[in-house]
Amino acid sequence: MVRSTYPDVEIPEVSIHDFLFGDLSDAELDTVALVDGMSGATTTYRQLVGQIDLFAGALAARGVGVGTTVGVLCPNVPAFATVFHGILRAGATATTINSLYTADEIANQLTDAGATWLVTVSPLLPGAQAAAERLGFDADHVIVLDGAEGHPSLPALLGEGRQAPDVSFDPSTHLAVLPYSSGTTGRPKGVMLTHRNLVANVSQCQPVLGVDASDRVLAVLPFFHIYGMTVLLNFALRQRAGLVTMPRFDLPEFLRIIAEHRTSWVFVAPPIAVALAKHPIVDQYDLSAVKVIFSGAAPLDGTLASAVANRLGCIVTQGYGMTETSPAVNLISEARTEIDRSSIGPLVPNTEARLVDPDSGEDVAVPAEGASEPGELWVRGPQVMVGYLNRPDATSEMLDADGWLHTGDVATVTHDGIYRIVDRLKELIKYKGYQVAPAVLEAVLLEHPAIADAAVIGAFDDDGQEVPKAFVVRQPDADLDADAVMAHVASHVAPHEKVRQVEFIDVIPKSSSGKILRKDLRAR
Ligand code: 4UU
Repeated sequence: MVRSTYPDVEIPEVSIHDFLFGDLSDAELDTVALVDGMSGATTTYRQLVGQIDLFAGALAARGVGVGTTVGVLCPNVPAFATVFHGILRAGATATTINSLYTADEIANQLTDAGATWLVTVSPLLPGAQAAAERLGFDADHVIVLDGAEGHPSLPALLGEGRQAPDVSFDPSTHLAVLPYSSGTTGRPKGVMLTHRNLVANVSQCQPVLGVDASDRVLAVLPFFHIYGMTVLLNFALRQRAGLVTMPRFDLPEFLRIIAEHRTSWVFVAPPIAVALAKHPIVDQYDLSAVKVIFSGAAPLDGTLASAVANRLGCIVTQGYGMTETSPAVNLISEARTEIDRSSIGPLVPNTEARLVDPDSGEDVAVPAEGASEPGELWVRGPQVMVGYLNRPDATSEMLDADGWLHTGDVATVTHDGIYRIVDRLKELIKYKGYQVAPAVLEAVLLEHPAIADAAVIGAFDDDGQEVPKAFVVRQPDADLDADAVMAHVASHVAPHEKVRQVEFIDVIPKSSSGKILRKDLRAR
């Protein structure tokens, strides 16, 4: 067992709201918390905390509080911060939904999470409305921030002028958020994260990443995903930085916003790093304000990291984590320039890890020099989830009785505590940093009348980025080509879940218990 090389940090026993906003000084209150990257509109910390209180008050007046779960289907706009922290301030739990989801996927998550309210924006209302109807929500339970006929709007709710309620709960057990993750296997599940989990992970980032009040931080990675939620929405605000929001990635807009708002920290997933390294238009923008590009959510290639650092004249660094760990487990401090950027660096404070040989169940030995043999990474710390909502079996498969979370990722470690992810045991696919669950795509494929059997794994595109690939067994005499397979899936799932490669095969390799042998498919 290895403990973080960082000294432990104190984790305050408070709600995430009090941790982030409880001790804002007068000077901090008048600085900029959020900038709408599209319009340039700014929100100060004073305005933000005021709006959070008013939104929490409006929710409380409607009976939303401890025990209520509210769905949040909203792209990155400054009001996301008001809504998210207003829900938590009211004592309710937020289940954040991927804004690319289809109506069915939205409905599935709302149902599974037990949500009774939904907050969205008018461009996403068609999907939100269809989902809300399936659940039988009244129109007044669907809040449309920018307004829509028959629905409460953000200005109307804030305009009620209500005070934030007095709520009391135990931050170490009360659920703050329910983001969804498929974990090691199967369909997306609600990840139960407490206020303490969220407070802990921000506290664990603090001694490692040098974001401060002088920084402008680009928030293009979605706040609904744990990376954007903790590292941008919570950590950057705790550091009193200014968050510049972008609702969706578009390369020219991304570059324009960096140049115009002089953002100093840019958090990305590897495909954005590929664009920064390779795309010709990057040279047309003044990116001189960028000090650090931070990559996470999928493996970062070392050559790619150097190419970005050289082209932009900045530091490139990376972090590793997962929804189930709030998310940060390993981070490379931007200041530790000696650490190889294709590694994930040391464990964050207060975190312990083991590398366990999946065959023998033994811990791998940490050598006196060089790197260890690979083993499955197990982690333990205050950022580890309580479990999956209503899924005791899935929880106990991943989280053992001693508190070790079995990540499903395979890593090596050096004698001085530097980790490197070298493989993945679990079936999860990362496409542009988003989760894609093979089980979901396999079910969609099997609905097609010309498909007898199917399996989905991660393959790689020309840039070395992971993409979902389907192996398909045709029904006898069926006339089905790859385009038809891809079109079928595309019509049933969100854009990031599309199957992007297809291979026809005679039989899907399976174990005697009927489990797909993904290793064998990968080896082909
Ligand atoms: C190789 O993607 C995330 C969390 C991302 C994150 C975490 C801490 C980014 C920055 C940060 O500081 O969560 P999930 O739940 O969507 O996906 C988790 C999985 C991991 O189990 C691993 O397989 O995503 C993969 N992954 C990575 N793989 C995440 N980060 C990395 C990485 N290298 N740096």
